[in-house]
Amino acid sequence: MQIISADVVVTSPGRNFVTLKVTTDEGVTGLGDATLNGREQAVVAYLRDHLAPLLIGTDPHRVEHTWQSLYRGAYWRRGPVTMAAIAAVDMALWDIKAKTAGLPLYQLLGGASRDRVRTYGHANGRDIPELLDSVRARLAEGYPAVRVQTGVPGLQRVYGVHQGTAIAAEVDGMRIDQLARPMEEDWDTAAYLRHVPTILEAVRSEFGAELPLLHDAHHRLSPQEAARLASTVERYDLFWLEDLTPAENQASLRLARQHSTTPLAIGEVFNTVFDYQTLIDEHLIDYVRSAVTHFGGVTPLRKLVDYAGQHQIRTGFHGPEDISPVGMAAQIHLDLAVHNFGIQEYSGHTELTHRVFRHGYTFTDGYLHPGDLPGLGVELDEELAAAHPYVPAYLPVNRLLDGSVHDW
Ligand code: EZ4
Ligand code: CO
Repeated sequence: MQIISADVVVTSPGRNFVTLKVTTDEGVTGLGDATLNGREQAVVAYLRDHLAPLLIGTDPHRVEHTWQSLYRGAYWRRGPVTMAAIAAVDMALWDIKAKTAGLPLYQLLGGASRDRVRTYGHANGRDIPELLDSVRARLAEGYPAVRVQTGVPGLQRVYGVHQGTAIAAEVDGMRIDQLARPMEEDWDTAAYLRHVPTILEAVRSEFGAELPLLHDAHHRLSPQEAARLASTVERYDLFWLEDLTPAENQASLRLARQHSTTPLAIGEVFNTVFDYQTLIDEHLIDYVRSAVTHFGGVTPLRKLVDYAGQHQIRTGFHGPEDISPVGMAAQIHLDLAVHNFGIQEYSGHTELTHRVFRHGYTFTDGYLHPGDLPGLGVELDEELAAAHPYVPAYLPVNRLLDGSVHDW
């Protein structure tokens, strides 16, 4: 079998998605997700101009070899653009291999280790009453666990607080992913640190001790602030506290670890195992947060999960709306197969997105299942995709009250 074409499709059925479609001389095709929120076109160029020509004429079954060739052969290793592009190729080749075998991908990854995949959903509100309503809505949808984020008194716009639903993130009547310039958020760490315990107190007293709760600090804290937050919220028994500090400096989580038993999760912006090395070797975290799409594909993420498992660290793959259904499918197959699964973030997609990417995975009573279609189990409706072309979009930027830029 030979690859005869590798085409990139950009579509925006509510937000932008970048998809690689690999076609073989035997007519079998594979899909890969290469969506890098706010930098989509850089990955398109990487795939179209640099990787697609290298794939033509190669054997799609050589998944590991192709991955190593693209990773090592570039000389310029790592980085989100490179790794999202390689991820799309890797997913597409696994898709082809599993379709050719006539098996759902999870069967090639060792088969199911569990019957279904536990998820958590997002609850958010400008204030606590709005947040409590949002938690109620997620529970009514069946979510067994909920991430809670609210506005902070005195601040206008804060991470995770959307008007409308968790899916339709709007600002001033426009979707945040369709603003031609980055939206501005404001930030005051002291106000945030004062506020978080009051949110958790309110949620615990409304919903009781048993509901698994998560919270995302979105890389905004110093090591000392991170340690303070992790210890202050310890009594609320979080499922995890996410992205306490900027992710580049792995050592910055040591202080939080020394001062608290609150479980810690990080990694949605990481793109290789080397970003995790200190965190895993020193047991500084409890969950790895990478997505298949941003970590170079199924091949390296599976290796990370095995390495993490040797340290009793579990998975909590990144699953916001900006992972396309192709990327979601790939990680749901992994979720079902790996032993040390923890939880899967799942925000769902717009109805139109589900039509552009028809998929076999299901979300029932808060649990995902990859389905039993051969391959990833996703088909791209290219006509519908073409009817919803790319829309220029940026993620927000975050400023302190004096106007200087802060971590986002
Ligand atoms: O802000 O995916 O845990 N989830 C998150 C996400 C990220 C977006 C950035 O593209 O932090 O919502
Ligand atoms: Co996050």
